[in-house]
Amino acid sequence: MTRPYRFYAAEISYFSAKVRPALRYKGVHFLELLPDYRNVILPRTGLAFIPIVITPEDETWQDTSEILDALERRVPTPPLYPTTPVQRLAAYLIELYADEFMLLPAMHYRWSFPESVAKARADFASASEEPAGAVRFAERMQGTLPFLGVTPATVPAVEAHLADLLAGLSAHFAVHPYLLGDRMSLADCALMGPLYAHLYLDAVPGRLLRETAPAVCRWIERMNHPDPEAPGTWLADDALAPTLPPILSLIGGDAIPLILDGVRAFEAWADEQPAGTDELPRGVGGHPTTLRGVPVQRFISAYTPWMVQRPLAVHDGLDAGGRSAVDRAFAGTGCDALWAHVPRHRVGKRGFKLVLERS
Ligand SMILES: N[C@@H](CCC(=O)N[C@@H](CS)C(=O)NCC(=O)O)C(=O)O
Repeated sequence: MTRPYRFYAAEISYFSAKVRPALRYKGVHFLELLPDYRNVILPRTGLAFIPIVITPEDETWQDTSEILDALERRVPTPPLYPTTPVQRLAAYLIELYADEFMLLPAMHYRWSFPESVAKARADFASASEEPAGAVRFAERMQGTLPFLGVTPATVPAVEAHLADLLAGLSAHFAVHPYLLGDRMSLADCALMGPLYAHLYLDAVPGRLLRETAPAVCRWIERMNHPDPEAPGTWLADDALAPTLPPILSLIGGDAIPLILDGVRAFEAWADEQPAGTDELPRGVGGHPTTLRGVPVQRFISAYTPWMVQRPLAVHDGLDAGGRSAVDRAFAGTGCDALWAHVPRHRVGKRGFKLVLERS
């Protein structure tokens, strides 16, 4: 028997929830282990992030986008990445939205309500060999709310966004088991981060989901228990279900403007950096944006531009036919503002660290 993949993860970790369904769906032999920062994660990556994957050949994979890319290359069947233009771009767009924007409702519903906070702290402590350290970590996470843009002024917009998303997903999952049809994709995996690890498992939003969005709860359970041999395909002819454009409009209306404001602020910062700056800190200051007309002040993430490059690379790789199919499919959703954006700077990686790549 081959050695198993080793998946260092946690049940209530956002990004662990993105990778777990993929490992199960691909049918790979893996062990899920509690995070060992001191002996495994820090020495191998230099970062205190979960999840990481160690392959049977002892390679280390870090960053869920790169983990899923690498897994797809190693184990192409069953596939998670559509190869047709519209569905492929939709999958990368939803990944960007899930990873970057959905942090707002996910972090709000975990850290703004005493009942959620108490459960999350206890969950962190149970999964850690150092309960006191886990509580300090929980306090640090709670402290990030204002930097993400979650404040008393923005909470109504954040909650309204989630209510609209749950309504859109409920309508979609009433007809289709997964976002792109009858099989899961990168898009479903990414949405599991906020929807399973935070909103389904946390105390206050867990009730909200069970009371208002049972079809979303069933999708969560389906995602966590996939059958690699189940038949099923994405919709034929690169189609999107008629229930998907309302969700894309929610992404294009609320998330893309906020994400692009962050990217522009990063670029303005990068313009001013002296030659020789390359390794990037996590945050490079603050910037103003809006959510549903409400002013928001957020930290400028150096990671967001790296994530934005992924759907942009898919769009750049399309031929003329692919572009016109994409134009038709996303017309009126607001998502096209993303691929209209031409970055002035590239963010790359050296090892696991983000670097500013000078052209
Ligand atoms: N972009 C990374 C993000 C990983 C991440 O933020 N993981 C969280 C847990 S879900 C974490 O370890 N956070 C620690 C911290 O923010 O210091 C990925 O996709 O893997």
